[in-house]
Amino acid sequence: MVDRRNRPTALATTPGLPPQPQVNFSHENSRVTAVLPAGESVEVLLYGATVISWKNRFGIEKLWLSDAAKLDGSKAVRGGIPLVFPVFGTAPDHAATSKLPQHGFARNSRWEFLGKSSSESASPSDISVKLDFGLSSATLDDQVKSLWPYTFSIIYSVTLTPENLSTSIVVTNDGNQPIEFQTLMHTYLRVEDISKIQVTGLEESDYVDKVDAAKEKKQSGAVTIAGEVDRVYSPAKGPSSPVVVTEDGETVFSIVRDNLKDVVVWNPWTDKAAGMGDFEPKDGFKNMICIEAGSVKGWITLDPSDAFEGAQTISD
Ligand code: TA6
Repeated sequence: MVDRRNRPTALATTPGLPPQPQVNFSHENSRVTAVLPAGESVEVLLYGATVISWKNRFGIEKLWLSDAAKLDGSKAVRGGIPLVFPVFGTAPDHAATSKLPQHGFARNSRWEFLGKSSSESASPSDISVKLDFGLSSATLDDQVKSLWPYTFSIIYSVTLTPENLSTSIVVTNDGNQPIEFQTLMHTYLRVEDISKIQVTGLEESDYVDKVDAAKEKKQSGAVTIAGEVDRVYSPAKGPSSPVVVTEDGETVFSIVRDNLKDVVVWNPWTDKAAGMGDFEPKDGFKNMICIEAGSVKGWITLDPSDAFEGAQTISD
């Protein structure tokens, strides 16, 4: 918990230095916002370390956030970039995580703000800022700890540059027994019109179709959305090969990954949107697509003292 004594102030401006990123807390220290000199911004809720806003220098919002999203810590945020850990979905057959809620506990835990760092650059176009957040077995809610009694620490970093937004996770096993986990960045991208969207970069990739009895299929051509889509892809190309979202043929997002081998594509469409109380407006599915970088097929095994690192970079 960042108390007022240690509350970071806005980065001081030193005479002669070009304008620096501004980092400020708000909403009773429950949110931290970083703004670059040219105007790009990112806002993170300490609850879940959930990115709830990413705007370009013109103030255009790049992420979709439900009008009914709970931002008071009462439940996981519907929109932005919720963090999935240590389980994707639910895993009733996996003893270690079978008692955990859907998508695990990271997205509905209170994280600590660990600090900020910015690039040392004279050129405004090179200025970036990194915000670090922490969650560990020492800070985890006791009730959750009783369901998942492992000794661990996570550093989750959000990095904003004039060109992109990156999120990265480092999980360390601080205990004396192996930890099995899954992790995913559940990114809700904002689009103008889902009917004009194509997702490329997943051609010839195997995927599990969760809206067709979890059948194993292979992607042919671009992904288009004309109904509920819920697919777990194993991209045929490597993580550094971008998954690209185009709208009317124009690239609107490009996502590359580091050590996150899977990509989930999700759009709830009409019925699922209607069934989620915190999904508003109900036709909001027309303005969002989830492209989720993760490692969710099978389990990552972390031996004592080992660390896992995974990251995504979203360019707009
Ligand atoms: O990532 C897709 C998915 O697993 C869908 O199956 C759907 O459940 C979505 O996540 C949202 O899950 P949530 O627990 O946030 O309602």
